[in-house]
Amino acid sequence: MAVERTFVMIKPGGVERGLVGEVVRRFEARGYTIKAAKFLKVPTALAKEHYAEHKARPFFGELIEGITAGPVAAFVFEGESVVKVARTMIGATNPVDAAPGTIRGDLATEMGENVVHGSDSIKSAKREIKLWFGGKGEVVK
Ligand code: D4T
Repeated sequence: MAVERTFVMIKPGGVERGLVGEVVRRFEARGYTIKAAKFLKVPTALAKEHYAEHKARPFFGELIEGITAGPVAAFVFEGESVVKVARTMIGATNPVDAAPGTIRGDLATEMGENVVHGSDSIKSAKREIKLWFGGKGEVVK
């Protein structure tokens, strides 16, 4: 158990639907605190770097198009075991499989419109915090 930091991003579809407040509310209500935040239209190069692990996948083009389609709201949240808990709160990648009570399970039905991204491991959190917010990507306090 440790106080960690993770990267959470409300994707363009979630921003367009006005769900930024709802997502942030859930994290704050759970007990996590905002350590960094920004609102931006994602440059294609940043999108490709963020999703580099998927670059050989057939859905890569759509993924990049989706994430650059409009502004995103990006956050660093901090708190106890936040990397794992955030993934649990977000729910399964395909919203059809996401449990009720999770963000995707309550707010989404389509893979390409799954509202939110959260780092999938401590290692990813460190990489993503560094990529989106600079610094050394410190995740464990
Ligand atoms: P992100 O990264 O968007 O938070 O989603 P996940 O962490 O839950 O899932 P992921 O990295 O495996 O997938 C990234 C992104 O690609 C889309 N996707 C994924 C897709 O369109 N088809 C697929 O088969 C997979 C695996 C959805 C999320």
